[in-house]
Amino acid sequence: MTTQQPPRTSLHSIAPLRNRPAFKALEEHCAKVRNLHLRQLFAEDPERGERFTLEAIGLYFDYSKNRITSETIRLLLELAEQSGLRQHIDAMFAGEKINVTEQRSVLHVALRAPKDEQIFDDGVDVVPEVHGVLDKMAKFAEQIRGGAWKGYAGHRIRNIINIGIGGSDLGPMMAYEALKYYSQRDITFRFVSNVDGTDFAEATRDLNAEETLFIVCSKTFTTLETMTNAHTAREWVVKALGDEKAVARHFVAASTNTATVEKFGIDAANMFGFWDWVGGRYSMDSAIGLSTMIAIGPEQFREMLAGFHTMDEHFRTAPFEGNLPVLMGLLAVLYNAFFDAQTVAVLPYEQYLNRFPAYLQQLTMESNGKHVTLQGTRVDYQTGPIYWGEPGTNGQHSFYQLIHQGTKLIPCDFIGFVQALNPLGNHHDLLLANVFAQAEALAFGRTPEEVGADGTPEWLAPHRTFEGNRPSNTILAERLTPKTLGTLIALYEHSVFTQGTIWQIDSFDQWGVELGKVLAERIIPELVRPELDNADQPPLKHDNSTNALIRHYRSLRR
Ligand code: G6Q
Repeated sequence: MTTQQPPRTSLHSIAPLRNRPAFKALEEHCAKVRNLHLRQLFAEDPERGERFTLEAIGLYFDYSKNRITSETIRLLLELAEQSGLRQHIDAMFAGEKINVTEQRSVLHVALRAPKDEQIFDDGVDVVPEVHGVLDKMAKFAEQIRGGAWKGYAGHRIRNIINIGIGGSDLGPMMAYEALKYYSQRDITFRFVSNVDGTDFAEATRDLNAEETLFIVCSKTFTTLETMTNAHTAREWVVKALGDEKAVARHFVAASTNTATVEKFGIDAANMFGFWDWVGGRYSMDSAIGLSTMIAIGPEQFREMLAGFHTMDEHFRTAPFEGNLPVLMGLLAVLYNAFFDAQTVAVLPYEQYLNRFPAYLQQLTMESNGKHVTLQGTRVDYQTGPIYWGEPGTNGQHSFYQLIHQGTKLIPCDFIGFVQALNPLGNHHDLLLANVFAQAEALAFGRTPEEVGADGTPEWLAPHRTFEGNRPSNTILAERLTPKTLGTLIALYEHSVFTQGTIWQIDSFDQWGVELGKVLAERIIPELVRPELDNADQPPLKHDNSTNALIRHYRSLRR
């Protein structure tokens, strides 16, 4: 191992979290705030709802139902300043290599920058390249949407299958679901990610290969799952169409690895590039979003990018006290550090956002699931919480019980839209009534007196009492559009950035994921080799449990 100095960022000169005066002050302050009830806080301040609501760039963000006072917010904002958040934001936009462990700049904000902006990576303005790829994607998307692009046998493409995993799957899949309302309905979209053959088999079982186009999405073009699925798809196409040459008409790629893409048989002209300064989980608005663009069309895709960009600019320029992602990130830090909250529930009251929590799980947990600081020391505080959730109102009939009456504190993000995309009778009012009612019930609960007043017998009252004081944010937007979706995703991206900055970790590497990519490689050749007798199977040198599992698998598999 060499003893080179680690690369530095502006965060390296910042004191460790526990030594920052604002953190210490928050510790003392929260010891008092913990005992306050939201009932009391609202009773004492009739304006609280308005005072702790921020309206900006099309989002209405009500954070009044959090266990905070004005002093809490003041201290959190001080913590942001003392943590170097301002400098770190500037460093990201300036293309500094803030992804320290991979020595990369972090420029997903450039993916949605308008043409006349300049953003530099290693002295090169990347915005023209970004727009070059977007234009190429747009041309291709129009060819598919309009039927000009023909399959090898001369048929129009009616099915798009995105093959990718992690960052090369979750974004496109979530965005397709979220924006289905705006999609071209005579094209079928499917997403294959799992190396479990079932995923591919089920996605293709009722499709005609002559009308199917695969988009192989992989930044590296080496990922085991994606390459396995891509090769299976290749066999499926070649078998159905009877010619290797069909591959060029039925496969395109989104990748940074031209050589491997070409080796696979995909024409470089049909490869849509991106760059190593785009992290996988931040790549849905790069070429990885090709399926999204085909679904909703280039114009609406650009509207989505404009939504992202509006939030980028808000994050970069708004003072912290009026900055949505900064406030949201600071509140997450608060509960994590001072209220022992281990998780955050994201609860969109919008059926089209049914995969949004799954998408956010990667964004948040792959980014901030780290226990080592940029300086290489182990943290002595909690970092990234577990994000989870389901769309409302479904969740209300299952896990909300625990949020209301369990022993764990779970801060919630409620997300709702004022206008329904599919107005049917009074469905939408019922949906939104549930958002408001849930947030209200969590905050205020139901006292034993209130329970008693409705005639509940004394023995039953404790079960029907709700303590309340359970915090939530409510985010309202006018309508789910491509633009709103972009704004919402960027809100979470920058909230993650804010949290990671306070914790002084590298939110942009993913060594845990890299580990998964190599571990299985070692075991693959040790599984059953049918051509060998039992005695000749490769020797096993794992721990006793792993060896036994592999032997059991081998014996049943044979
Ligand atoms: C994302 C991660 C990871 C990655 C996948 C797919 O930030 O790095 O989820 O996106 O492992 O990687 P490829 O795109 O290289 O196939």
